[in-house]
Amino acid sequence: MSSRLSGDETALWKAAARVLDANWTGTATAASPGLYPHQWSWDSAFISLGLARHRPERAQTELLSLFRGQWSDGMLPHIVFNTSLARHAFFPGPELWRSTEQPAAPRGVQTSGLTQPPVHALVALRLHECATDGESSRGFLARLYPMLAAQHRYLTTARDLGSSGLIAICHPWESGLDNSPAWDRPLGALQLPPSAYAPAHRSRALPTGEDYDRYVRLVALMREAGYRPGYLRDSHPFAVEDPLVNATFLASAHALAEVARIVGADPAPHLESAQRVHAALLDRLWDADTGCFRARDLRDDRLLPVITAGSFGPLLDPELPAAHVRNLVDLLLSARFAGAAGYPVPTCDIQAPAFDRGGYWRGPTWISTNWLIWYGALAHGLPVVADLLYGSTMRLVRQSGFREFFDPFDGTGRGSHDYSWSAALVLDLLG
Ligand code: 9WN
Repeated sequence: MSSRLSGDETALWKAAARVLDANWTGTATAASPGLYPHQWSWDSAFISLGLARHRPERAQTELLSLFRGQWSDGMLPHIVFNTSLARHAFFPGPELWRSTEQPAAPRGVQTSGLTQPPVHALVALRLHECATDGESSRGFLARLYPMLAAQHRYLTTARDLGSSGLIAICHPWESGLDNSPAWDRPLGALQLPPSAYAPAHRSRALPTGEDYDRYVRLVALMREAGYRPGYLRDSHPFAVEDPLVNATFLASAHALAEVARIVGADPAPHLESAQRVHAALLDRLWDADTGCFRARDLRDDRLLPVITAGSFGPLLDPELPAAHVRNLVDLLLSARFAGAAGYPVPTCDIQAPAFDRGGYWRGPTWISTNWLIWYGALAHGLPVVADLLYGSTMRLVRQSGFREFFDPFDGTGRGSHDYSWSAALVLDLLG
């Protein structure tokens, strides 16, 4: 803990550290006690940033344990299951994915068959930058580098479904922003068979009903096709290029180039990859009419209509042109995202018909998206935006604790309590 923290910040720091201690399972951190008892991919990356401030040796264990789930084609799954838990601890559990029937999946570990935003290389480099033992940290990076490189290779080779230079998601869960209104159109176009998929033992409130049937249907289609890239490219009904996923990939590609330099590998392929995504983001996802980035549906080659917190993701691109940065900042500070919302950044434009202040990723504020935009704002030298996000994020957790998500108008906490990434990213912010 830094000695420059105030009494109030010290109390917050200690409370956040207690959450991570309580959620530690021995080799990894549960995303949230009770609700998400397994290891989620982007959660785990964010969690390792918090662990780095509190228990640095666990930060390395956390990431290595996530990569135990990596498939031989490089795919890093979005869930690594804790098989010591009761069979129905979480739906959908291993039975939906059946990873053990896939030749590329690892033995002795059960995983999902989808990815999540690839923030891992960005996080690995940040761990190194805040490490106190440089030699051990370099050793850790050397161990992780081939896994990170394989993850990136999978995304560039198997997931550039439009041959555009961008990576595509094949399921709303891959965006990390599950029920974002951005996905309403492609999800609504999906044909459902008459049988219902929603399981009786799913006890959680959000999201439910037909949307949930569609999520499960998409997984069933992928699983039946053996998660093959050819199927995903040619036939899978959900294929979207998302600005936040691509921006995290781009930022991670830059970080991976740096990691490559540190471990004595060649940075060039990662820099090329970052350049490709940079050009394609501007070419394919920038919407000059609204002055921001929007996701593109590859199945009808149109930009999706709703503007979300993900639209600000490309602030993570260090080479984003100044005019684009200005447009994004204007929108972020406007009535649509910060004006009326006392706790930016709401996950959806508050003037959009789909906005729902309590609706999970359809309006509430989340610590992860705030952190990513804060990080991008700092890199672009935007202290006003960075301070706004830092301040509102701290107010949220002071007022409501380490909740899963928050009402963007009054900061009321919602969803799970003691949510690991909310605690971890606050530790990172406090430094
Ligand atoms: C689906 C674990 C995960 C987060 C996601 C969040 C939620 C899962 C769910 O929980 O997703 O993977 O069942 O709703 O949307 O971002 O990684 O915290």
